[in-house]
Amino acid sequence: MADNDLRSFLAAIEASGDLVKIDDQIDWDQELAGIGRLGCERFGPAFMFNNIKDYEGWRTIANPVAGWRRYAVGLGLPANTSIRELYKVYAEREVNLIPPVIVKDGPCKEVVIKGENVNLFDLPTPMVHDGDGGRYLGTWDIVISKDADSGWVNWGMYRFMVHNERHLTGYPRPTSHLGKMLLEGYVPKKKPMPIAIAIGADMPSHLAAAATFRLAGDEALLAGGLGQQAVELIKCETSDLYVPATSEVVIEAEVYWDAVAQEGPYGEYPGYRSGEMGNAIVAKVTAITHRKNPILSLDTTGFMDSSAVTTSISGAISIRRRLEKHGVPVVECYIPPESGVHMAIVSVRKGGAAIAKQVVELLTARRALISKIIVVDEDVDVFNMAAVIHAFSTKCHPQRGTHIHTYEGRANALTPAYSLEERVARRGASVAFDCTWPPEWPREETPIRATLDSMYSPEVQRRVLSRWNDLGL
Ligand SMILES: Cc1cc2nc3c(=O)[nH]c(=O)nc-3n(C[C@H](O)[C@H](O)[C@H](O)COP(=O)(O)O)c2cc1C
Ligand SMILES: [Mn+2]
Repeated sequence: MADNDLRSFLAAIEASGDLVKIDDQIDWDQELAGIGRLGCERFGPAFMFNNIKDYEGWRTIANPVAGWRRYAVGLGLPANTSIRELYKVYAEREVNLIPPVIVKDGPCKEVVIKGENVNLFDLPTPMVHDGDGGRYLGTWDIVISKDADSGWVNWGMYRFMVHNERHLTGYPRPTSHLGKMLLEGYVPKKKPMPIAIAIGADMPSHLAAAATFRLAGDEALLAGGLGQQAVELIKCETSDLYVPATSEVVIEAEVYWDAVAQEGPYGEYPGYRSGEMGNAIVAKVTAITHRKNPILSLDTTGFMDSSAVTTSISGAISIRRRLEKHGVPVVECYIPPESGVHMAIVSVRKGGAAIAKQVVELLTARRALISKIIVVDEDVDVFNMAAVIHAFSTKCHPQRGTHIHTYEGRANALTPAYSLEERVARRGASVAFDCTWPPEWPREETPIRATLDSMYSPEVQRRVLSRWNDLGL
């Protein structure tokens, strides 16, 4: 049996001091999520709620991987692994895929509830924020679906709201793979689309579902690569989809091809509630299966939630690969999770206006989730915010260094800076701040940075560093 399930992950973050267990009774209505929310805002631990009002026998883990320490443990690394090292490990594992294995029996089938016996209100689904359209069940989930024509299976992480006892409504973006599978596959065929929502699976499987991954890529293989261990998959009760066998809870459902229902609003990952309740996909639950003494996993969405580190690392690595492919002399790319995944810092071997323009155009060509791009020379460490702020403040020409690119139909509808009208039209803009020295400047006119590594002779640098060591600093 797989030893990398949610429970082994919880034991590991408890051992590293990154999990707090709460045995006092906590209300599922805002109080539980409020504690988790403050935990994110104060860069605190994950919380395990062992005693939820009205829901004896159920437990909830809030914010499994909000913050780099828990993210590192999720990859099986020490909690104090540096961000640079995490990026390196992720990029290596992402291209070393390991296929899943199919099993006949698994913990997620310990309790099976089908058809008329399903009642979503039997689950301790939290009211996450005041003002949300309802109680959100899918926040840290894996949503599995199959392409109607090719049979390609996609995993994604998408929010789902409890609509009534048997129905969920959800908000996969139209650009998401789930949204496309429904609109381009099942709707024209007039067929309902089976989905499975796995909650509380092993961490690599969740990281794979949330990742920016290639089209027609199979996230079950990515999960195996990230965890360096094949994921065990088991068949659903009411469809031919397969889910991670150690999942705490599995919701099997069918998305209507011919109906919509109300969903949202929801306090979202940029750190704001924006938008109103609106029409969304609606799914009828056909079965719920779960482990004994089950643990619901929850992301208290907002500033520094579990999506911040998760989507920023896979997004930044995919940006670096994309820029490389198009000939940009990129060295590194970092997306600070504190930016709500709205800012990318890109270092280049050779900068200048043409490169900055090329970068902003490439990063907005398909989907435009990033709206601020800081381009720096390669001697600036993209992971060091002090160095980035220094370069931005001193090297970016307020006029010549600002490259704005506008677009319509593909802007990020959740970017808080956009007006309602812009969001509806998906009209937006992204800006590249060129914080590099213009390549056309003669060498003698280019300022020299007054740091030890730039302004001192190699001989003096060597002596200083050796003295530094001797002083035990
Ligand atoms: C906690 C969390 C919640 C998310 N919720 C949504 C959502 O409701 N809708 C959506 O389109 N993307 C959402 N995302 C982003 C997608 O999971 C991400 O874009 C992923 O790559 C989607 O997979 P896909 O490329 O197969 O569509 C969420 C991500 C995280 C980490
Ligand atoms: Mn996907």
